[in-house]
Amino acid sequence: MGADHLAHKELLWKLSSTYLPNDVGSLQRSLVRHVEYTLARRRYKLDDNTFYQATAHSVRDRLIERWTDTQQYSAKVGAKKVYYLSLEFLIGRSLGNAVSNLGLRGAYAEALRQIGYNLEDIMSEEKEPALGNGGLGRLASCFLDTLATQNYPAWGYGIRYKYGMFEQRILNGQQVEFPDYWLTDGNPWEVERLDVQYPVRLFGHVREFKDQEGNTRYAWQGGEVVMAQAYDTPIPGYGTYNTNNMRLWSSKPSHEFDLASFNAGNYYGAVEAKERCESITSVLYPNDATDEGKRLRLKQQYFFVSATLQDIFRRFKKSVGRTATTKIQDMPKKVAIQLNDTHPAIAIPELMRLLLDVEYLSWEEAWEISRNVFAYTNHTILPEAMEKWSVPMITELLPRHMQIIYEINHRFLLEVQKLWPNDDTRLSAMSIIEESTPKMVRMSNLAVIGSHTVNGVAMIHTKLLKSTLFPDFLLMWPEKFINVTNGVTPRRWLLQANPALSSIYTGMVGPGWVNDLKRLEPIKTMAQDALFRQRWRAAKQTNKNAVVDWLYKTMGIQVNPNALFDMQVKRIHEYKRQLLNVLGIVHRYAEITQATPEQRNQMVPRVCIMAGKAAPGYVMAKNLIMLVCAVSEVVNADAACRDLLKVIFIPNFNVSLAELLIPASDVSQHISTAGLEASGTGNMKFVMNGGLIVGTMDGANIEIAQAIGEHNMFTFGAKASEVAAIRRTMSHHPPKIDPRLQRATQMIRSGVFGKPKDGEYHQLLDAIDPHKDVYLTAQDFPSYLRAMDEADAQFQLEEKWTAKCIESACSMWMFSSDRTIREYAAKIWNVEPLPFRPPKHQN
Ligand code: GPV
Repeated sequence: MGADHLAHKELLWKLSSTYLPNDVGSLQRSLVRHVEYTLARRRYKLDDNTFYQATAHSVRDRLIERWTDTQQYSAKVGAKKVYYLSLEFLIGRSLGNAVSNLGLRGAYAEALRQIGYNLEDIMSEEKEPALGNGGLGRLASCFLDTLATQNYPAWGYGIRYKYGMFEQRILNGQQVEFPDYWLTDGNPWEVERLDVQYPVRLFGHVREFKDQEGNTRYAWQGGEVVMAQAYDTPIPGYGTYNTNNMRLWSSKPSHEFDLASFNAGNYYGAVEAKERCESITSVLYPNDATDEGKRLRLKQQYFFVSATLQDIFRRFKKSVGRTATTKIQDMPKKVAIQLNDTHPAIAIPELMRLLLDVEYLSWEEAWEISRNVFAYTNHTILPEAMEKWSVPMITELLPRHMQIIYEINHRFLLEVQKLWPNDDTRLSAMSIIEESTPKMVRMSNLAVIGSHTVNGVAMIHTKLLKSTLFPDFLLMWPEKFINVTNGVTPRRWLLQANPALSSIYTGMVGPGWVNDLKRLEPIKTMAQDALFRQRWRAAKQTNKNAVVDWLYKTMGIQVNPNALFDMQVKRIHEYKRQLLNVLGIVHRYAEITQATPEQRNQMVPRVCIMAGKAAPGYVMAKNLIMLVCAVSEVVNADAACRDLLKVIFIPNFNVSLAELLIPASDVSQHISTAGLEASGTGNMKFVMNGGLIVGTMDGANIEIAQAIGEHNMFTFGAKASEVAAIRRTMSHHPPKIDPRLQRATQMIRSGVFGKPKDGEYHQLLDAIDPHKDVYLTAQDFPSYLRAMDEADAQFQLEEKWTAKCIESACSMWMFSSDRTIREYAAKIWNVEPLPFRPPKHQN
């Protein structure tokens, strides 16, 4: 190395090694510089959107310095990394999260204020990326926030869909889907890595040959090659320099591909083929917990997995090169891959293919590595959600993977036969291949067999997972199955979403609660303090007023700010039983209209808010939305209800709306048929924000009740252990219908809320006929009403109610994703935090 070279290096280091200054004046100069030079705008007459862009770029500069330093540091140390593979990341808006995690919210607010802008207004200019459906995608994003905050070396990998979750509008009382092209204004939070591209093969054939040692080897050849282009987004931790990476892939045509097709003289055909390449990452499939089995979806999954594994492999091999002692067999010491449900499970045969066909390892060696790298999280036991791909489809699209899956299965079934000779029933239940026509590949069986650990997401869910979904696998590998109860990040769901409550917390215990939620526990005793309860109520009222203003401004609806705010906001699904909620509302409406003025005076005013998207092909879910809208129209127009009852369906529920609504709820509903909601995470967010739950003993509700005390939750309904027996008896001994349910359904059937021409309401109500009430809606109706009445009664006891809210909210530490991630790190990944401290900085 020459002296010149060293001098250059030193100068370069000097030029780049200081962190940007964060005083108000410097932030202002950075904002103006971005307006002028990044956005190429004049300095006067700027709208909020321009200033959003400039602010985002200014914040991004500050993220980037921490991000590159963190990445360089973890590469240097050679630490084990976690890779969270997910087809969905529901990140929500980034600006507020970034300034808050960087500790620069105050400074930016002041910098903007002095030049005539309001940070909150600027923040609401950001278009929310909706690259996920619901709970599963949002969980992935909470995890990324915690991983960075706790200084774990971890990357998220996913797809950069051009069209995210559709935009839901309500037209003529029905859901209509509109494309969500979220990139119209560009995306200042991502960096396109033109130097990070990988070829991904599809179709083609497998060639068999002998290697030098005479072993039979396989090569996958021909077919089409698509390119995967990396886009990186920095994920800042809260109160730390560590900034992790979320790498999303976008598909584009490869040059080889271009030339071949164009040379064939088929111009139109070639252009069409190019379009097909780009279509792979064009749209997020809008099915939540249901499997569509579409070919393009399998292409998406494989495309994503192939690019991701090439990338992980390249990074790992680079680190092997750095230390002479590490070899490919050490991959599990450096790499932990978490599969977010079975959506990325094709990664298992893909890693096997890389180890066998590219690295030339033996099957045994490859399998050992692969199994120690992967772990799988299951998020549902609903049969309609179990991913299955037809053997002919995989054979056509991924011929080599089909071979490998057969080989995995063959070797696995030999083991099963050794354990249980002549047990064909067990053999066919455990097989990766379902012997149907056509044959199907069960991705969940593949994921279980190919992972070292399988986890459920709440205690009851893990229990059911073991007993109903994988009982045979449990016998074979009892230690493989563990529970890791979900959690949510207090940064987005408290600190950002609820400044009013957050400042109370910080005033009481200092700012440390934000990454150590246990510190709120002592505040529980303050539930006995009348003055504190008053401050608590004031914070809740502030949040309710914000919703009141928003409803008036955006929907023109006026609501009573003192009413009980009741919310059910989540994907529309039969098992989540929004129908139970609507039937309860219709019952309440009937009660109000039949009440005397004196009785009305005794009633607790309610604002019932519902929101959520229905999968475009899910008829029952769409019918449900229709019914809610119709009920809302009639009830809200009825003078008898005035201040007593308002019913509102808020269109286009997303992360930003959740941040507005959740802090304002008095009661929220988590009322799935027991045993069917794996965990739920909205339930956690509502309670953390000082709301109470009306809920079934399902998913994480059970653990929440345990943590906050059962007296603080309005529980009802059949228990999971009772559901099967109830279903069995109902066909021959249908239960008597509750007269109040009878009246409510009668009102709906008779046209009080209109008569849609295709009998949509009849379809909904036929499904709760007591003979075949699959989701136990009629069954649970009476106890549901009892729970609702109890909530009404308690709500009137204002002081006692507030005490309940305080006690509950301050008992929620175990539902912080910080606790969740610590468990994953210790029980599954075996990784340690690696805090990065900058060598030199001037703030
Ligand atoms: I599988 N979940 C989801 O949002 N989408 C899916 O495709 C599947 C599961 C949800 C479950 O329904 C929730 O109960 C759970 O809280 C969430 O995943 C996160 O684990």
